[in-house]
Amino acid sequence: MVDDIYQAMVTSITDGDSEAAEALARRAIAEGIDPLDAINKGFVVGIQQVGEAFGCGQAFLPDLVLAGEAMKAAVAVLDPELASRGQQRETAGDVVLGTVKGDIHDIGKMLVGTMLSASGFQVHDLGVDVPPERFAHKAREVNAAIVGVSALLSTTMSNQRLVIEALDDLGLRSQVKVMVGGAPVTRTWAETIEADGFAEDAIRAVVEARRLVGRNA
Ligand code: HCB
Repeated sequence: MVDDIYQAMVTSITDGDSEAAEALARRAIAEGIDPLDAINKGFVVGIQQVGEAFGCGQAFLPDLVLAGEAMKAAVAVLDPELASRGQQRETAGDVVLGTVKGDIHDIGKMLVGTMLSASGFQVHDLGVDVPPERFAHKAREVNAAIVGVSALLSTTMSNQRLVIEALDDLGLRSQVKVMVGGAPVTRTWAETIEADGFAEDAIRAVVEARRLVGRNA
C-alpha cells in the first residue's frame, strides 16, 4: 500500500506532472508518511530516473524541466513538515548555502537547506548562479560557521574552488568550513580543492555539518 504511493510519486516526476506530485505530497502528510521517506523513496527516485534517461538520450531538456518543476512542487509541500521537526532545537551555527556560478540546479541544495534548518542550523540560501564573492561576503556578514557549495555540472564544479579562494581573499578561510556537494562531486574532488567537508545527500550533509562545527552527537 505504502509502496503504491511511492511508485505513484516516482511516476509523477517521470511524467513531469506537478499537480500529481503536489497532491501525492499532501496525501503523504495526511497518511502520516515520514516526509523524508516520501522524498527519498518516492520523488528522488523519479528525478534520478529522469536524469538517467536524459544521460542516455531517452529524455530531453523539456523532460528535465518538467520533472524539476514537479519535484519542486512536491518538496514545497513537504518542506514545512520537515522544517517543523527541528523547530525547538538550539541554533547549531549559521550556514551560507548556494549553487555555484553558471549552475541553476537548485533542488538538491534546497533539500540540504531544509534538512540543515530542521537540524538546528540557521540557513542563508543565496539561490543559484551565485558568484564566489557573494558566498564570501555573506559568510562575513552572518559570521557563518559553514559555507555549503552545490554544483551539478562537471563544467561548474571548479567554481567550488573559486568560492574557497574568495573566502581566502577576505581572510575568512581559517574560520569558515566549506562543505561541497552535488551529483558530480566526490570526496576525492573535495580533498583536491581542500574543502573541509563533502556530503552525498541531504542526510549526510547534516551529519557532516555537525562534524564540522564539532557537534557529532
Ligand atoms: Co540538469 N543535468 N542540466 N537540469 N539535471 C543533470 C545534473 C545531468 C547529470 C543529467 C545527465 O546528463 N545525466 C547533467 C549534468 C552532466 C554533468 O555535467 N556531469 C545535466 C545537464 C547536462 C544539464 C544542462 C546542461 C542541459 C542542457 O541545457 N543541455 C542544463 C544546465 C543548466 C545550468 O545549470 N546552467 C541543465 C538544466 C536542468 C534543469 C534546469 C532542466 C533542471 C534543474 C531544475 C532545478 O533544479 N530547479 C535539471 C535537472 C532536474 C537535472 C537532474 C535530472 C536532476 C537534478 C536533481 O534535482 N537531483 C540531473 C540528473 C541527476 O542529478 N541525476 C540533471 C535530485 C537532487 C535531490 O539531488 O544531487 O542535486 P542532487 O543533490 C543532492 C546531493 O548531491 C547533495 O545533497 C542533495 C540532496 O540529497 N548535495 C549537497 C547537493 N548540493 C550539496 C551541497 C552541499 O554542501 C552538500 C551536499
